[in-house]
Amino acid sequence: MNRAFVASLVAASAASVCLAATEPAHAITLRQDLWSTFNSKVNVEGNFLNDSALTLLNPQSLFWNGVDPVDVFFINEGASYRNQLFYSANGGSSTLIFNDVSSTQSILPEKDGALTLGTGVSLGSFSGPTQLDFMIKANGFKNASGHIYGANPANNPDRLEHLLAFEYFDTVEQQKYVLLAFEDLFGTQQQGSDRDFNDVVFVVRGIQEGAPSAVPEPSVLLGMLVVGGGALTLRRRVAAS
Ligand SMILES: [Ca+2]
Ligand SMILES: [Ca+2]
Repeated sequence: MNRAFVASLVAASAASVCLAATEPAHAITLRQDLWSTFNSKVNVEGNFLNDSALTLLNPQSLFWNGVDPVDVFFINEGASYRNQLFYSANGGSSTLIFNDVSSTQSILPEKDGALTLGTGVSLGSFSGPTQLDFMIKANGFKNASGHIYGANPANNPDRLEHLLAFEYFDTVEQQKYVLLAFEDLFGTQQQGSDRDFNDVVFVVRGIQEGAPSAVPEPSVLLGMLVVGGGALTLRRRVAAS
């Protein structure tokens, strides 16, 4: 092989590595009208997220529904912090979902914001009954030792609630969504927090409050996916429009 050819091969592989690093593995997009519905709940900075049209859920009892892939979509953020979002399954190690919850289009935009409103990633399916926890590292993109806030107040550094969960039923696709909203500031309002719970806002499809009554074994699930593949593809197409 001559040197020029080797150099072009190296350049080509570097380009593909670069592409892989910037393109999320399973980038997905929420239906525009659904994003607008969720966004309308959180579009004023400093307003506590509260809506009687949504059912409040216990964020410490969120489970994979046993059927659908778990899809996470970014809705908005009103934070000057550059927060990171993680999840863990059945109390296991935490896995990064969004490395930098910021956007050029969000309530408090950043010129170099990383995310597009309404887009997300699929976490895929799990095996057997699976409890899912979501947590943020406050300003974790900038500060590796930022506070971690999760669903259980007893484990938070200020012992306060930092995550609200609401259920929403989409009548178009007959699908449940869970809207999750984090507060990223330490302490009470007296201690300087605004407690507005709009600092990392996202929705998750494929989860529910409480464990499903029966979760199919992986082999049964595989058969269901093969049989239901057509419907799944159609739903994906609608979701992406
Ligand atoms: Ca805020
Ligand atoms: Ca806040």
